[in-house]
Amino acid sequence: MFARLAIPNAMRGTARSFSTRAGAASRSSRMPLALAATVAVAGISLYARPSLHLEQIQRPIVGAGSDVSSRPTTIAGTFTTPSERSFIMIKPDGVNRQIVGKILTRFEERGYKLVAIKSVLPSKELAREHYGDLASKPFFGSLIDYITGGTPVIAMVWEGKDVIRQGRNMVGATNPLQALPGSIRGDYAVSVGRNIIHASDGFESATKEIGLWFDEKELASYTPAAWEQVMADN
Ligand code: DAT
Ligand code: MG
Repeated sequence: MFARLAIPNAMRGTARSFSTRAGAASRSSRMPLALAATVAVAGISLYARPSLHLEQIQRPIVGAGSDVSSRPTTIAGTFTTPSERSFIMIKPDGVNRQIVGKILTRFEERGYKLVAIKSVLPSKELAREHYGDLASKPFFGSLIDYITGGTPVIAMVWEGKDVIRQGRNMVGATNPLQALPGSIRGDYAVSVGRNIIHASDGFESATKEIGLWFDEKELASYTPAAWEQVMADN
């Protein structure tokens, strides 16, 4: 769904060419030939349905000499490199439970870089767009009402090696009753409708979600003191 809108624009050059929702929606959905070749080399299909899930992708080994220039680059960084970015959002129940700091600490201690963070009271439109792939689900209406109920969400972008997949692992299974102890949902939640936190489920969704919640100007570029230590591969 989203890849048709954003990734072709974003992949023409740097993240600067990425367009946010309003701009992207007006652009052509046709994938340029060069892009298609790039994507094919990267071993993924951006037109895949359902959306790109990392668990299903053979990933090149970061730092092992595979050709970085062939990997897709969007506002979500370059896939499978230390510049990869994920959209992570603490939902209203996480804010209400006053565990925002504990959740931030988990990502910081893992070594990931916080490149953007803000408290947001999402509009219905924003919430519907974010959860667009769930629009046909019976719980969609109550999910939107919940996310827009007046308690803020904490919208964030985290960056680092494998952050999209690792973010999903750190968050845990959608149903907290199936989430492993040690994961955020496994430690703090017991209900699927109150599972504390959202994490992008693939490079395609990270690209969509970062572009939806953030303007590119809000994304910081800096190097944490321990960055090389944490990201080094020898
Ligand atoms: P995830 O948040 O793990 O990516 P998802 O994308 O399938 O899971 O669903 C988005 C959110 O929708 C999920 O975090 C909580 C809510 N949700 C999912 N399945 C649900 C269900 N069966 N009943 C109520 N809410 C549900
Ligand atoms: Mg999801």
